[in-house]
Amino acid sequence: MSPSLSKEYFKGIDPIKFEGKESDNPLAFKYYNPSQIVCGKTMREHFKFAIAYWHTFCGQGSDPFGPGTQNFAWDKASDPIQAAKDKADAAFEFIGKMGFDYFCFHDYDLVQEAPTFAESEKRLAMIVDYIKQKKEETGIKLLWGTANCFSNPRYMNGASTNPDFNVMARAGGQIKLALDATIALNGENYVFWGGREGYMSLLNTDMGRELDHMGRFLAIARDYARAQGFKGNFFIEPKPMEPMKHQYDFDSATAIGFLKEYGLEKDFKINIEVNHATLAQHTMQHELAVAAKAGMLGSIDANRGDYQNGWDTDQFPNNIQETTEAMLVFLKAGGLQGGGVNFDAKIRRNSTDMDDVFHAHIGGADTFARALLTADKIITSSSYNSLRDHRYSTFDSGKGKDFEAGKLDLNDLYKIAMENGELPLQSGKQELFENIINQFI
Ligand code: XLS
Ligand code: NI
Ligand code: NI
Repeated sequence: MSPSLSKEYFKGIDPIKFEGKESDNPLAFKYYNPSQIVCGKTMREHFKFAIAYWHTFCGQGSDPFGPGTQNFAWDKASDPIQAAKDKADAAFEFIGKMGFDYFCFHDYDLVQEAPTFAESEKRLAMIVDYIKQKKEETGIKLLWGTANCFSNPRYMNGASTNPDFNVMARAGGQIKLALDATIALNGENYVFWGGREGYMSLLNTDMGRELDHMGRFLAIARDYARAQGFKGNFFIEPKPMEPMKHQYDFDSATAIGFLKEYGLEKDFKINIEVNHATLAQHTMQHELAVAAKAGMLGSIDANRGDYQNGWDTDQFPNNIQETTEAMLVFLKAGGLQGGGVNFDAKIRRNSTDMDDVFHAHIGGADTFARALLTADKIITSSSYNSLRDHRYSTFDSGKGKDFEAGKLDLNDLYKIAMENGELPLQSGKQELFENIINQFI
């Protein structure tokens, strides 16, 4: 069946349009206006919203206590290739109706892994051809690809950090194919999320050796992709725990240190996920700021956790205040380097109507759009920037400036301290800063 003749899965739902905040239409954007220019770029360019294939077209709401509830109409064919094509049809229909430009995938989201590696390679090649056609027809693009090197039991002790060389080699083979698929689909980036790269117990783990293996593994993966002509970014997606007790890519700071230690910092940047930040006991804005400081703010996986239980619940973003604070960092950093905003989020298990997944993505996009508009206003028409700059103004001239220029030593500071005597307190004005954020929301 040619893609253009494919059946309609989301019947009765028209393409989602921007109608503005006065609209009562639940199936319309209230704030996300793709063509609206904010701070020199359209919203569409700022965000590059992407759909996560795994949550939206594969995960049907199963949890450790029960099976899925969502019963996808495209998940009926017994032939894996037909099932994969049906899923691709549904995916491209959905992304098109949302008006988004991008998707992201793991290799075996696209098509079910086969009993043998050789057969898996064939299946991937077939579905990649099919998706290539769908991309051409629709103009929808691939933000990033990745490999699922964590679900199959063979990876229970890790992939590139597995103590068994042969399992590590298998992960290498799989990632070669995932890179090939990403390149064939013109992927703009490639993601490494640490999956099971970490440990359950340090007692049976040689951490130093595992980290060296991971460093070497990422280097040869990069070298392979570059040799195939891949020009995009590689991203590390930090997460502190889950599935392992301790994940090696704990947070942005850890991942950046790792990349620098293994000489990977030129090709790799960071993909920051909100719920992973909160699992690491950080805010999202903290993680963004750490990556931006290193010049490595690559991409965002948008979602949110649950404040009461702290789990990786991957709920859709809806917290305007937090997202506004994140957008302040985002705008200050000049946006993302190569990446976009991927909704790595799933609807709840009891959200079982066909329109629920539309409401979820509409809400997520509107949250980011509203936060971007607010952050832009805060920067351009409040005292926020000048208040913050003022706190550092003693470094703008005189001895403070000399210090920043590397002209002072510790003896100089000693002399200045002696001359100054006791100093007046300088307020941090946190409550005023907080009020400014709320005023513009
Ligand atoms: C899991 C991760 C995963 C990555 C891609 O927690 O968020 O979905 O984004 O492997
Ligand atoms: Ni996650
Ligand atoms: Ni993610």
